[in-house]
Amino acid sequence: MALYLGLDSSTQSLSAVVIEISGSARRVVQTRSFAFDEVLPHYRTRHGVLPHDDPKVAMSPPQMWAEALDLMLGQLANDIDVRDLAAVSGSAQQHGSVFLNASATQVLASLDPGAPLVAQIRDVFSREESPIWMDSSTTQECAEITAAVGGEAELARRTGSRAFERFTGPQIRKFFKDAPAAYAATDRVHLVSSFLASLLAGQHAAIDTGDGSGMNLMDLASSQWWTSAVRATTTDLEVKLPSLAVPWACVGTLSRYWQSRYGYPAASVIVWSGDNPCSLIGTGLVREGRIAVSMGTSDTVFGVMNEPRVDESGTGHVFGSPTGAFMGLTVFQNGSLARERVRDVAHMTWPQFSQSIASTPPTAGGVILPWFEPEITPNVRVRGVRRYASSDDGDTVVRALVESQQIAMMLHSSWMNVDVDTIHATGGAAANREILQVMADVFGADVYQLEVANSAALGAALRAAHAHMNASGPSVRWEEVVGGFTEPRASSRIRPDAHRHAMYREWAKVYAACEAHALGRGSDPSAAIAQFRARFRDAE
Ligand code: XUL
Repeated sequence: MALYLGLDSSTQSLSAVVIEISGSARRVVQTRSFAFDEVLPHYRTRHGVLPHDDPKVAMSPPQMWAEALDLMLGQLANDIDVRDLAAVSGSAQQHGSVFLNASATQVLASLDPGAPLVAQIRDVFSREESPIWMDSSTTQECAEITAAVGGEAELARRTGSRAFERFTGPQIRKFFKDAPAAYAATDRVHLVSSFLASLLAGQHAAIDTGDGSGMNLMDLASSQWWTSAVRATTTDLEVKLPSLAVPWACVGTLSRYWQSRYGYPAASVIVWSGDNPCSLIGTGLVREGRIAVSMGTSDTVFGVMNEPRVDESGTGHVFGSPTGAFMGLTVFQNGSLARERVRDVAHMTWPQFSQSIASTPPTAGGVILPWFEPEITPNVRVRGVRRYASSDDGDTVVRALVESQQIAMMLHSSWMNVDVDTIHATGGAAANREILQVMADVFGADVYQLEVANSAALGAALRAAHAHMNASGPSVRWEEVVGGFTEPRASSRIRPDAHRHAMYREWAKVYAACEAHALGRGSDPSAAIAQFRARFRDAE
C-alpha cells in the first residue's frame, strides 16, 4: 500500500489530503484543515492576512505558514500510520514571496527534531512579512518593469501575463527600492510553495514551472528565468532566485526533523506548485477541451491548453500546467459577490433566486454589468453597476445577472481557443442547477457538478502520486492517476439546449456591444438590442 500526502497552504488555512493508490484501489484516507486565525491567533492575522493601514498592502507572516506545517504534520502522524507515506507535495497561494538570509541554508539542513520548527527558523528571514497575492501596491513597479522589457505585449508573450501588482517580480522590485539594506541581506527569494517544500526537504527547493509562471520572471517557452525580466526587476536577482524545475521533480526526501520528530519515513518531496495549477489536477482537468468554472467569492475559468496562447486583452494568465502543458486562467472579481448583492436587493432566498432564473425567459432581463467592486475581467478600476434594456423586476434582474456573468466568462475565456465540450463546475454557487443550466446553454457544453472539497490539496496529493509512480515504475498516464478521485457524478450532468445556445450566440454580440459601450470603447448598443429583439421576438 502506498500513501500520498497533498498539502494546501491557502490565504486563510492549511489543508491536507492523504490518498491511497494500490493497484486499482483508490481512496481518500484522511483530510484535515484548519484556519490560521483560529489555530495560530498569536500571529494576529485576519483571514490569514496582517491588518494594515494602507488597503493596497497585504502581508502575511511566513513563520505562521511554517508553524502551521509543523502542526499539521504532527496531527497527521497522530491520525494515521504515516509509515506507508511514499511521497508528499503541496499547493500554495500563488505569487507570495519569502525572503531568506544566508543563514537559512545551514538552518534548514540541521533542524533539531527535539525542538519546534518555528523556534529554529526565527532568524532566517531578511523580511519578516511576506507580500501576498492580495497586495496591489506595486503599480509603479509594474510600469517600470513593463517599460524595461519592451512593453506590455512583449512581457505577456514571454511570461504569460502582463505585469500585475500581485505578481512576484513587481513585489520584489518594490522591496529592492524601499528597503535596499534588507534586500541586500537576502540570499534567496522563495515563493510560498518553494519555501514550504524547503522546510520539508531540509534544503532549498526549486520553484516549479506552474508557480514560476506567476512571477512575471519566467520565459514560458523555455521554462527558464527570462534574463530581461530578471534584470528589469533588480540588479542582481539572478543569484537570489531558486532554480526552476518540471512539476514532477523530486526536490529531496522528508528531512531528519520530520522523521525523528513524528515518525515519517524518508518519503519523496515532490516540488510544490501554485493553488491554481494544483486545482487543475484536483478537478480532473488533464486534457484540453475540459474546463472548470469555479464560482466562489470571485468566479474563475481555467483549463488545460496544449499551446501557450496568450490573452491579447491582457486580463487572462497562462501558467505552466502540472501535466507539462499549459493552463489558462481568467478571474472575475464580481462572482458570488454580485449574486449575493442582487439576491439581497431583491429580498430573495436562494431557492427563490433559482426560481427566478427558471421562470424568466432567456434575455428578457437585458444585460447587467455587475461591477459592484472594481472588476479584473474586463479591467474596470472604478466600480459601478451598468444595466442595458433591463427592468426593475426582481426576477428578470436575477436572470439577466446570471446570463451576463456566464456570457462574460464565455467571451473573456475564448482567448484560450479551447473547443469546450465539458465543464466541471465547482464552488458554492455550483450547487445551483438553474445557474448551471444557463452555463450549459451559453457555452453549448455539458456541465457537471464537481463535489471535490479541497481540489488544490487533492491535486497536490495526485501530483505526488503521479511523480512517485512514474519515478519508481512503468509510466502511468494522468487519466489513470486522477481516475477514481476527480470524476463528477454522471447523474449531475446538465445538457445544453441547442435552441437556447443558438440564441445566446447572438445575445453574446449584444452583451459585447453593451460592455464596449460601458467601457467607453463603443457606441450606444440600443440598435443591436432592437435588432436582436426583432429577430427573436417569437423564439420563446
Ligand atoms: C491567481 C491568484 C489567486 C491566488 C490565491 O493569479 O492570484 O488565485 O493564487 O489563491
